[in-house]
Amino acid sequence: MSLLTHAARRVRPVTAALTTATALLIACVVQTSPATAATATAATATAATATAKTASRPAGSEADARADGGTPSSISTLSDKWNRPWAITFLPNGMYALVTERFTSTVHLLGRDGSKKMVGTVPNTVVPDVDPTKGSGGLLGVAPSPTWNGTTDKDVFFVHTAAEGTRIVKMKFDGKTLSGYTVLVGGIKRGADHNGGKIAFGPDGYLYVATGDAQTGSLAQNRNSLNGKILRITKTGAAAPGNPFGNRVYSLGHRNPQGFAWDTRGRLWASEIGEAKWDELNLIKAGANYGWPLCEGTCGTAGMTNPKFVWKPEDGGVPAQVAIVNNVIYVTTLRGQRLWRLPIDGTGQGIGTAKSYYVNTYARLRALTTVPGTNQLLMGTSDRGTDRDFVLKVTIK
Ligand SMILES: [Ca+2]
Repeated sequence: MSLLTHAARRVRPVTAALTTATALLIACVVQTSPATAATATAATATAATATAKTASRPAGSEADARADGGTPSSISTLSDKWNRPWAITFLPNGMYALVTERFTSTVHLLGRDGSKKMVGTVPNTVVPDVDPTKGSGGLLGVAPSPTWNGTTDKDVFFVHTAAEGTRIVKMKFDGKTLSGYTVLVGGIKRGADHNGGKIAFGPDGYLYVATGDAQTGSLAQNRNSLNGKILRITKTGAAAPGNPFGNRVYSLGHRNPQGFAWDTRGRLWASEIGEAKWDELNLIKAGANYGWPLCEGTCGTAGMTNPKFVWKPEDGGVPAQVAIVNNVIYVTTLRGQRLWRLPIDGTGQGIGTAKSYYVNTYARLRALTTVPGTNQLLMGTSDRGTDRDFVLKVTIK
């Protein structure tokens, strides 16, 4: 605990007002709420298992946890004066990340040393006129081409909400300035909320994009709708070869997924914000149906794939984005205002002991990524106020 307290104290802009006692309280919390939330549903079997493991392992047993992938050991402010950063994605050079701001529509180059430079805006971005803590939309995910070099390959891909709907677009980035604008996929319905937004290249070289149901749940079950899905597309926006239904859809039955990442074995894990009862972490498989709106959390409906972990929204939940270090899944939460550590268990199909960090310390947490070649995460706060958000650096040891 002393190491964490020391680390927290170094984040002066954020924690200056915190007393030492408060810092001690927030530094590290073993979370058992998913288990106390457990009911008779099979959904909670995972949470119950996690609790059992927690009970058999003394709280704060860091050495034990390190043996299976490390734990967050220190945190510091890398960069300040942000406005609701939505996504942080490193360029292939691993030295600089592109960062999107949801409401300003601006894109910034963020260096590992904390240097920050605005490189352009994504045009035609329309922000739904709603309370930002309740709605979603604006400039969302960013994914540079895996072979981006700023010269022969300048392609950078974005997801944003426009007047008529949500778009997947391509722009050019030469290392200094964004230019060009090509719509790759339109026709994704936009809502005041539930707009998904994560975009990333998979290990197979294709683009994966999470879309929300735009507050029309039935779209999530419609294989011909682009809403409530994880899409898999080419760099031109076409359906990727081998997709399960012969169109752009990779998986269906999603409500509002905002984050996903691949583990070392190439398995895709996605977070999903549920309605009122359960938020989810899902192991995504091609063609699988994740249930919404027929199921929220785990259910026994034939043909529906149940989540691997669930949260109650009011109990540390509302998960935003996902990053994986040493096969440990980290998830930021908006309402929960904490970072979750969810180790993939020995079967590779489930989650072990869940634990949360930085509870109510910084603010709502959304953007999350790994720093290439390191055991570090970059994590963005959200909705602290104009120019008051941070990009934080978390070291896993
Ligand atoms: Ca589900």
